[in-house]
Formats: sequence, C-alpha cells, structure tokens
Amino acid sequence: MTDSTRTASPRFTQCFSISHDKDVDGLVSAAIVWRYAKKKGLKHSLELTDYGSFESAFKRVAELKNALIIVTDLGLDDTSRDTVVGILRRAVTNGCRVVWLDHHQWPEVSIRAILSLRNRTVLKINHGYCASEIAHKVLMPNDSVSAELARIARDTDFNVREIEAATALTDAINVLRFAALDRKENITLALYPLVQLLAEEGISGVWDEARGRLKDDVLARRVAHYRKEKRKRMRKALEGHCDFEIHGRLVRIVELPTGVTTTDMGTFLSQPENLVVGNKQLPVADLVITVGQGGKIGFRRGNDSVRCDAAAKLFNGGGHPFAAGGDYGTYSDFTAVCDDIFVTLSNSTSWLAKATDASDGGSGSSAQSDR
Ligand SMILES: [Mn+2]
Repeated sequence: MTDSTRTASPRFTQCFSISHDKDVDGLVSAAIVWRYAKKKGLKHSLELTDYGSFESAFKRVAELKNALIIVTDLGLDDTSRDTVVGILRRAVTNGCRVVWLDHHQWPEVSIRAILSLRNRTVLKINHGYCASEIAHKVLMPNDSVSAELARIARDTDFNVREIEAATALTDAINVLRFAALDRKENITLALYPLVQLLAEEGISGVWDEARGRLKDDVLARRVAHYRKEKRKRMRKALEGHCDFEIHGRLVRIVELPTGVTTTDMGTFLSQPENLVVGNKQLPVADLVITVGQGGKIGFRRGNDSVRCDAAAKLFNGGGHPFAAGGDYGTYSDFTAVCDDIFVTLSNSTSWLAKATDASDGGSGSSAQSDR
C-alpha cells in the first residue's frame, strides 16, 4: 500500500499544510500538498513559516479535529521540538494524522518524538531529494504537474540552475518575501497567490515559457530591478572581501548585503567572470563564508575539498556538506569577525574533505539550504 492511499482515509475533512516560506522548494512542496488536498476533496489551509517562527505557525494546529496535517521542507530542531510535539500530540488525540516530509538533517531525538505520535504518523526524511520531490513521490506520484514542479524545485534547491523558470521563481519569491518583511506584513498572505497559481496550473501558471518571462508583468519588472540591485550589492560586497589560506584551502569571507541571500552570494562568487576586482582576477574560493548583519553566518563551497556542515558546526550551526548556516552573533567590526573566523578554522581540521569526496554532497555542486 502506498502512502497516498494510506493517508486518504475518508474520515479526514481537511488538510492543514505547513511549509517553508523561504524558497522555491518550500512553496512548491506546499503547492503539491494543495493539489493533493484538492484531489482528495479536503478543505485546505496553508501556513508558511521559517525557523524561529514554528510556534505561531503551529498555533492553529492544536485546535484541529480530524485533519491531515502535512509538514514539508522543514526540519525539527532542538529549539522548537517540545512545543511542536506537544501541539501535534494534542492534534492526534483529536483525530488528526501527521505527515511530515523533509530532507534536512534531523536530531535523532526529534525523529523519535515525531514517530512516537499515534494515529499512523508518516515521517519521511531523505537527504538525496528536495522536499518537493518527496512530496511528489509520496502524495502525487502520478501527477505530471507535480512532477514538473518537483523538477523545478530540485533545480534551485540543489543549485543546478539549468531551468530558467526556476531561477525566475526563486527571485520572485525573494522579491515578495523581502517586501513583506520590510513592511512587516504576513509572509503567508504575501506568498499565497503564488502558491495558489502553482497549485492550480503548475509552473505555467506563473511562467510564460514561450516568452521566457514571468506572466505577471509587475512582478517581472520588480524581479528585473531586484536582479540589477542585487548584482550591484554583491559586487560591492566582494570589494570588501577577506581572503585567507587555511590548511591549504582558500577561504573567502564577505559581508552579506541586505536583500541578498547566502545562495545568491554563493552562486555569484562561484562564477569566475564575477570575480574581477579592480584589474585583478580572483580565483574561485574553496569555501565562501557570508556574514550577515543579524549575525547569521552562511557557508557555500566552490568544490568538494571542504565540508560546509562541519565548518558551520564550529559556529553553532549545521546543514549539508555543500551548504550550511550558523549563528555568529551581532558584531560591529567586520575585520575582527574575519580574524576570529580565521582562528576558529585554523584550530580545526574537521571541515576539510578529500578533494574527491563527493559521496554525500548530492550533486557535488554548491547546493543550497538557507538554514
Ligand atoms: Mn528544501
């Protein structure tokens, strides 16, 4: 029996979907869940959230009765575990079933906590896929629209960047998300129309393949402007970079400008044509570290001679070998931060990988996960 038939019990009347608000994978996962809910004739509600905001995203879950609760593209880390599990336990008592589909690293304790929920909880964690691919396989295996959406999500989540629509969608999400954050508006409401179009029509609902552009003219113009601005800011950030040679690896530290994601910066810095400063051509770094104003620190790699997750661990973070994040804490002097990072990375060799070790790096390219 497949999961899609197992979760299709007629006693469920509604589907409560919770997904990551930050990127294409999160939104596409939500769109696939939405398609599933529609197919099963379930009333559908959606909450989009990010790490640190689980409490408010799960708030309504405690009151649900006979609902299918589907969580996608979110890991359950130590900080929010007790709250979330407490809420889910109550929901399960009220006849709800939990289906959690993800691809991040989970603490063992969190896995056990979710699996301890009754009422045939489904938990699928697979690091080899993005969350949308897992949602497609588990919920809508025969749906070609979901299959195409999952391919698009993979293209951005693993930083393959072969599908133009995927890159446009990534930027569109950033534009809408940053605008909502700026105006302190509700992120779910801001992204809802986009998810709805994806759920109803697939990628063709938002992307005009023949013209190679987003269908919404206003959004297309905002994205074009955003890209131009972003490149300007990234070029400026590169000018202020710090390079270190540590244990034979070239480590490049840049300050992350506002409105630019670590993935944007990592991609920008992986392309040699962007690495001209003054008249000098810089080499692509083995490890790129971004330091953001809020004290967030991000790791991307130029090749598989380093492990981003191990480097992030030295800064209270984690992630994938090819992309990771952590917390540095607030700072005022970027040069002092660079020196500090230098000392920390010098004192450890845990973040070094053999140059041929691509075994657990997925595609081996610098894929993303803005944790
Ligand atoms: Mn993801």
